[in-house]
Amino acid sequence: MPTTSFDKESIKQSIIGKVQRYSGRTLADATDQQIYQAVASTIRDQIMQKWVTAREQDKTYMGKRLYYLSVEFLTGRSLHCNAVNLCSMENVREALMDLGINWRHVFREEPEPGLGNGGLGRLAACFMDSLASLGMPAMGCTIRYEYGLFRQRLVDGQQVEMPDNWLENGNVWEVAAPDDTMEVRFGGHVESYEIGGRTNYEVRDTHTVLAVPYDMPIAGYDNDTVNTLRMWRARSPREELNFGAFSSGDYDKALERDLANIICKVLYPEDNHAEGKRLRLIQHYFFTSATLQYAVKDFKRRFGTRFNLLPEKITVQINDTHPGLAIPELMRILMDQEGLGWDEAQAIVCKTIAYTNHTVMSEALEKWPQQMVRDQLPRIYMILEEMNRRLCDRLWNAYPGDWDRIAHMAILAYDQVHMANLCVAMSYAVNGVSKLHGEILKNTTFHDYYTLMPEKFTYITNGITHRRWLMACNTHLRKLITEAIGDKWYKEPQALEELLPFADDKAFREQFQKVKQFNKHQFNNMLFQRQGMRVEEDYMYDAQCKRLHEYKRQLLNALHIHVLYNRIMDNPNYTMVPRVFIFAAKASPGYYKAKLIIRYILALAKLIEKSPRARQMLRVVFVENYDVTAAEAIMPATELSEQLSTAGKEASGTGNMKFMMNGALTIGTLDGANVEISEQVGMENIYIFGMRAETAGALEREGGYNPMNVFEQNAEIRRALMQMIDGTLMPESPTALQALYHDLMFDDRYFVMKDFGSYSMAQHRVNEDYQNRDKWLRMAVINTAKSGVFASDRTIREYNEKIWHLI
Ligand code: 26V
Repeated sequence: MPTTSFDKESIKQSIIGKVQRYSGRTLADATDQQIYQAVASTIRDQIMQKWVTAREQDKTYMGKRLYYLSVEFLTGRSLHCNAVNLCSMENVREALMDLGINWRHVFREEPEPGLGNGGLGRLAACFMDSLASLGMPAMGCTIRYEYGLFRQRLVDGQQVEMPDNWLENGNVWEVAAPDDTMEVRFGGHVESYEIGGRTNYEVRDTHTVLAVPYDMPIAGYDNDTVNTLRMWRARSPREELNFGAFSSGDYDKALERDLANIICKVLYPEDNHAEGKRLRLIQHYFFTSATLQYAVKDFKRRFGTRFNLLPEKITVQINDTHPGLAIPELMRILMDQEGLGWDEAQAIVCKTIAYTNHTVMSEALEKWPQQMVRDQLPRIYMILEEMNRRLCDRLWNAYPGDWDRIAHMAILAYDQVHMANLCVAMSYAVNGVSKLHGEILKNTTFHDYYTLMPEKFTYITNGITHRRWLMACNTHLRKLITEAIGDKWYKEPQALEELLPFADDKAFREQFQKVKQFNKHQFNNMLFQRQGMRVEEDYMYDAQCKRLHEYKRQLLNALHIHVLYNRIMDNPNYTMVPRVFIFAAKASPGYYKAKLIIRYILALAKLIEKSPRARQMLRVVFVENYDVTAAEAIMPATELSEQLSTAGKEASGTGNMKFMMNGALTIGTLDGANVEISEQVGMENIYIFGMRAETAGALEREGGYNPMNVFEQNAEIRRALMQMIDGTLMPESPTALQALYHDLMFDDRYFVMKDFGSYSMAQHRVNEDYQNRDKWLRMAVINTAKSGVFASDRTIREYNEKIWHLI
């Protein structure tokens, strides 16, 4: 066993002592929350020992460091995974058992930090785990939001949003680092002055905000690495002085404090939709500027002012364009604070910053009104202007006279700042997140740039940490696998492939099935605890869990369930394998259609509940408030994973990988990483349906198709669509779903109707195959066995080889 773990007895003593000291109680009197605090801080003590050593070593480290900037890190709870990474989980469990405490009850007291919307934020969290586990020196940098993503409740068949006050009981895992406080400035005006023939710039009359870091340790698995997730919190520089500024009439000072109080208040809940909101721009600049100032300060501590070394010693990965202001900010620091000239500074910046794109949805590509950037960040705006001027000169040489193309590629055009163009033009690497997505970036989204600078472009397929998404969340499967092939796969997840021969081993398959059954039971426990509901445990579990978005096509799934319902109700002889359809999804509060889709699903669930006959074959559950914790219960219990995005739209998907790793089969389009999943498992072990990306892309460019043909030719669809608006689904508000009906009939831009037939046929195959238990389980085992390449350890190694060159 590993060297790092506390033994069971020390853990017990620590818990008893801490409950006494922190809460003044005996264990018997302590609440679960108090016990949680004691257990968590016991594990934290263990991490701290390592963290201290790691930081000591850091001081003399002369190698390269990664700064991973992301506006979101969706970490999920820490206790369980930290215990796993410290190889203490068994000891903790046994210690708690000895003390007569149910570990599950204690662990669920931990609030989940909801500091992300979905895939992009969760990916950042998986990367932190892999970086530490592979011993790579990295710091994650983000905003310490006071309120995370809203908590979702379902009331009267609709989504209702509630604030997520995740810091209510404090955060055991963070430590403030006030020594590294930075100043971030907003507004003001730029003044220039000449010194020794050089023009210098200074911004006057700014609003200053302090950025105070709160650090969260990220412990690697069974090693000595402890990296840091640095969350910046805004404070007013004049907290006390400013008191009562309003009443004294000093409004500028009051504004300064207000700004500080509001910057980190809340995470914006939009996913795949960019809105040019001023506060968001301020948030992005706030954490980006603080991070780069800190990075340069740390660089100078190590290497003085030898800035030519910077690209060798620092690499900055920007997770989508949100931290893209890192580019002009690093220019500003190097020129205005360190005295470098433009050419020198730009040469350094362009070798230091790398950009990952996460979406090709045009509404998600970030653009800021030029005036807004000029007002809030005048010096940054000046730098962008000069950068744009030089870029356009270069583009003019490459494409003389081709104004349309140049405008399309420019940083500043049509009164907007185009963040993606800034990032592509000025970074040393641009990557997509799956093979298909990488191709689309080259051939479509950034085609003009690809032609000009093809060497920058690459793709690195996403991954998930198998420590959280298999070892921690599916303990029984971890044990079963380890009994079969040993524990090499903990550190080398691709060794999961050694499981392949066991797909043909009947006894193993039966064990695999038993684990699934147990997980279905655990899922029900969670469902009951969260929303007082249980579902049959002998039905097939089919799940679609992801943000609600039209392109992800939860509507396709719902429409198919609706059709099944009609078949059952119309034909007394109709039978199918009984299924529980699990949905879990949050919709952006302002996304009307997404919210309507939730209403449709909930209305369907209700309709089915009313019919005893339908319930014998169908159940629909909508898991409230989908978060990492819910995912950790859903993934292990699922048998069929729904990955239905319109081909070409889902950059990668990572939920698809989590389901697969836990032995679910996929029904999906050839989109994002589904393509690679199908290559891994082979077409005979996956249910692929629907239009290919090329076809869908071409059809979209042609302006779409006429869904009326499908409506006219398919009586089942016709019937379901009519029921959407005739009161069958929502007797109390029969017209509520009108907009969904309308779009399916007249504006089906995500090709739901077009792919329905093919989807329905694939579902038919699923239904047949599931009845052949041996066949199904064999496929399931193959899926787990082939999931090793989707571990984020592989992804991070690839980033390191292709882009970062850290170790
Ligand atoms: C975009 C935007 C647009 C502007 C403002 C706010 C905001 C917030 C989040 C996003 C992210 C959209 C991009 C995103 O989450 N992409 C997802 O990234 C996953 C990780 O690479 C990938 O698996 C998913 O396919 C992709 O949708």
